[in-house]
Amino acid sequence: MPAEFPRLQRPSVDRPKSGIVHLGLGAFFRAHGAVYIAEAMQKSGGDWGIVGVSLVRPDQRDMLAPQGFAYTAVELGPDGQTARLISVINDVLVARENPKAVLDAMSDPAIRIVSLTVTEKGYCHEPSTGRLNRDHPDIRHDLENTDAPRSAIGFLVLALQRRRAQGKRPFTVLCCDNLPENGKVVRGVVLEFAGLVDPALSEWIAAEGAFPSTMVDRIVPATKPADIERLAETTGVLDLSPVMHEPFRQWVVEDRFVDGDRPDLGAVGVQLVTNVTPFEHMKLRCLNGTHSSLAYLGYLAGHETISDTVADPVFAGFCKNLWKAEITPGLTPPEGVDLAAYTHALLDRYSNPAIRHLTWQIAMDGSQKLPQRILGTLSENLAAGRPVAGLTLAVAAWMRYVGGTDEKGNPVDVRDPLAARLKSLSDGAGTPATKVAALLAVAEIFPAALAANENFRTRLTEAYTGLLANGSRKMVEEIAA
Ligand code: CS2
Repeated sequence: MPAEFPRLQRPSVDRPKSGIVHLGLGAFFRAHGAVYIAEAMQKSGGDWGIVGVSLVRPDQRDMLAPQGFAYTAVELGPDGQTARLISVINDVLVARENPKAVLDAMSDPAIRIVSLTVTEKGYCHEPSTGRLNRDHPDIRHDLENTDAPRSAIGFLVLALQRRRAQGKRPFTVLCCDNLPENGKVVRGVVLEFAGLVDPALSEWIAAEGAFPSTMVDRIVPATKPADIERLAETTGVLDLSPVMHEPFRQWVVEDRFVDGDRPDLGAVGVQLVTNVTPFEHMKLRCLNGTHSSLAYLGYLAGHETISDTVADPVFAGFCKNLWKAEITPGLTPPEGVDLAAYTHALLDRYSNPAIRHLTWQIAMDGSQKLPQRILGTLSENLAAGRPVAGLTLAVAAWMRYVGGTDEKGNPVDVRDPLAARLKSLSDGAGTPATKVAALLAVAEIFPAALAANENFRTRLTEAYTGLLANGSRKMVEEIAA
């Protein structure tokens, strides 16, 4: 680490009072929601400072505390970088160390919004059905330890329970994860959990609470040590926890907050709408769907980043074909949006060489991502008789990837809550057909109708066999052509 530089310090201006608790303080929220909220306060005022919560690890708190919780947001454009100081976070709590402090913060009536970026798996739901996974170890734990929860869902319900008992208003739950109808998903699991604690609590939350759905978009690769060094050399100040992001950003929010109380997001470009669904579908399927497809196929072909992957014209052609033939034909775009222009801009964003977004990073947690990114489109295309070859190949690449060995025979570091089970299913089956069948039978991932579709199974087995025989690039080339 470049120790010769002085540490970043928070400027000594008045701190805004806190109005938001954010669960899951990762790079994405600090480069997206936190920036919008900081801008909204600069523009229109309001007490919307943020108390960040890390659910498990103390790293963020430990890096941010000596900097007064300020950090640099670095915009990486194709032609250079611009750095901006963000000082909207007032404190960072670590839930695993002190769950009571988190419940206390969430019960404070000054807190009117609890926002979340806890990743797909953080909702403790079954991705294929959206229902709460009552067997999830954290959910079982939280139902028995109501003073010291572990899961985001446990914190939400138990804090809402305290607020109700103390005669306070509920907070708005603002989900900022890449799930379709994310507000509905979190509302569903919260109500289900609350019903197990106390049915009257569940009714109160259903009647008084608010769970607006949102669509969030900005590409934010994990910060690497080289980013920290480069930034210190350009600014002369050491920030141990900067965030790196692309120029593009979009936030579409369903305008439904408890008592209408929220930062003036509309003043800083957030789209406040009555129905987020068309935006979510477009973004999850066009962006995240191709991101995951490129991640598995690109990783297998030896590409380290998304920009490296699409720099190969075969992969760029494959991606364009996915949008044109498989993804956009079934989409109803939001009013006034041209899908061809939207996807064209996406390819430019992927090509930005300054963004080193690892295929390995995007490949993480595939079991939680495939349903909303890829399998929905696949199921609809199969039913409508539309093409499915590219997305089927992407699913086959995921199956190859979770088998744990790449095309050169090297082990793959598969990060997924189901990793061990997926690997043993894959190892336990002898032929490509039985491997595909075993993985298709994982009901948390594959909806029953899709798993039972003979046509799909046959095509998937062919794609998987093709990947083993010819490698990813060759298979991609066939579809790109
Ligand atoms: C990516 C997303 O890591 C991933 O799975 O697909 O984080 C993606 O970069 C964002 O959703 C872009 O808004």
